[in-house]
Amino acid sequence: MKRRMLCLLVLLCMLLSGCAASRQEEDKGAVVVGFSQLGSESSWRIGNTASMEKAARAHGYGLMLDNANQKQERQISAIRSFIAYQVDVIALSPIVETGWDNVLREAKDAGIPVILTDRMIDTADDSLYTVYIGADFLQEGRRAGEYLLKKADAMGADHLNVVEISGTIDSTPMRERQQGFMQVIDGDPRFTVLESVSGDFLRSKGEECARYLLEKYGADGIDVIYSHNDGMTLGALDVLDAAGIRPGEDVVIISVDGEQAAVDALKAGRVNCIVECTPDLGDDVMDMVEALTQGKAVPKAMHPEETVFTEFDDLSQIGPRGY
Ligand code: GZL
Repeated sequence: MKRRMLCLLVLLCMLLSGCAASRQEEDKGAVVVGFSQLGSESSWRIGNTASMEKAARAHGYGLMLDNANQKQERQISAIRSFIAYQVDVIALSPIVETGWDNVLREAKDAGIPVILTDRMIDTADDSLYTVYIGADFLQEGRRAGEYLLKKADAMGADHLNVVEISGTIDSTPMRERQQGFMQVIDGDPRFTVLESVSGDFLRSKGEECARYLLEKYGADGIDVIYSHNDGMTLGALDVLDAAGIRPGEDVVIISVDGEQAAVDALKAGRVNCIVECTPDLGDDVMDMVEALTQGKAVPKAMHPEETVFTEFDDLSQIGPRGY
């Protein structure tokens, strides 16, 4: 087994370095999945990659994994390499929603089904992908907004200034976590959204955003921070700590993902709400690969079960998060 994985890894390096090789006839027996992962920008992403690798192993599938390090052009070249190798299925976690039609049309012309995992694409031709497996980000955004309504009620607040630290611009989670949140609080006179700045889902940029917002609006000018992922939230907490501001008490902190470090902060009262976004998509993706390689009909979209953890819940019930 190790030899096979090593061979696949060597082959992927050859393919991506341009000396593309096509799949040998004798390799056609085992299912091979080409997976273009967008990067390793957060604990969520690292957990997601681990989930895909574990599920591929459990199914006995070869996995050609390419980490694009946040570069769309790298994802596009990886997909072309997967096509050249004639993988059975392509899995793609698209860093942004646009710019995929041409390369996905090449996959379609090659007869290779594409599973969009974790994030969606914006296309006029939905025949370019077979199925989307990932979160309902609008629901996640609404859950964040619903928590804030409950929190404002509990505080008896007349007015709260809100700032948003958003994810990667034009990515599905960024767009829809913002849309869902604003849908819920829009029209409620208690809330003013002062500004939204993008931290690109990176802890370091989340820190920069928090510093910028604090300098611009002052410690007393911000009542709520809505951050699109835990990595950026943890960066923001460092800035608040350094300024002598008590996160979770002086400023309401709403986050998304549910990684261990953020859940620990929730339990410590430093975060008020975490909307869960599970990275464990591997089993659903590889089950879908199995269905596709067996010619079975599949749905156009699949969303995993997710929940929300808030200060109003019994937090002792939250088990180890695994990422
Ligand atoms: C959401 C995923 C996001 C996570 C971030 O499904 O795309 O990207 O919320 C990750 O942590 O960087």
